[in-house]
Amino acid sequence: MDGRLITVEGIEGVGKSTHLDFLRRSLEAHGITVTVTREPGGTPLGEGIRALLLDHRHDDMAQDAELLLLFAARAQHIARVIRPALAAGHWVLCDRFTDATYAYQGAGRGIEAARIAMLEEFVQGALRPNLTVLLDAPVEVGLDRAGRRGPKDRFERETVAFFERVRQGYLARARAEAGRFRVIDADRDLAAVQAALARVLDEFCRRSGRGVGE
Ligand code: Z5A
Repeated sequence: MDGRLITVEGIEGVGKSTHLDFLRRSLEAHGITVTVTREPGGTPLGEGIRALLLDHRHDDMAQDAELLLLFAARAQHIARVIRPALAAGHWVLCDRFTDATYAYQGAGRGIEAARIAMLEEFVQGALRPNLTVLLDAPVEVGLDRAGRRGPKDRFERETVAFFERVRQGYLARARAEAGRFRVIDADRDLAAVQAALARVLDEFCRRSGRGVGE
């Protein structure tokens, strides 16, 4: 049985972390063994890189340094967690992956997509997500939800205009790769979002021959 890579994306505060456990349980109900992980992070080295990336004291971090740190963490994550889990037949559920790089570093910071694609090819080879769930909500909704937490990290200090570019970057990728993406309106209550997530997962599991009772 071969594994699958499912990624969850969206601007901050849309509910990625909130829904991860629900997604894991839904997959397990289909008899699937799930590895849950996140980016940047997912390994001890990657979590160290994550701390550097989020630390607001590094507010002079050069764009290319940020981009390379993200892909360094991703290289470790793929080698030590994602590929071994997929090889063992697990389904990997990842909170953010390379679409976040296209959205944040590409659309948000203005780095050319072709340069990101070069690193994607170098670090990932042919590895791409099988399914990407994009939780979408207006920027002010996400920022308002996230703003109720503690002190802001380096990304959370960005402007509303930055997050608007990120959101539009995600939506453009979803339009360009409609077969892989499922866009879910996250500007609804938790139960409504989870009902939509359950439908997306059921459909994907059936397509993968893992429908309930199969
Ligand atoms: N980053 C990057 O730039 N490039 C990359 O390639 C990658 C990442 C991989 C850290 O990621 C930063 O890394 C990220 C982009 C950058 N920075 N930003 N922005 P992260 O995923 O760890 O950080 P995050 O997006 O900031 O996570 P987050 O703010 O925790 O967002 P979330 O996981 O989507 O939200 P949540 O924690 O699940 O929910 C936020 C609150 O809203 C919480 O209190 C929930 O209870 C509440 N919530 C959630 N859904 C609802 C609904 N439907 N109704 C009401 N309340 C809700």
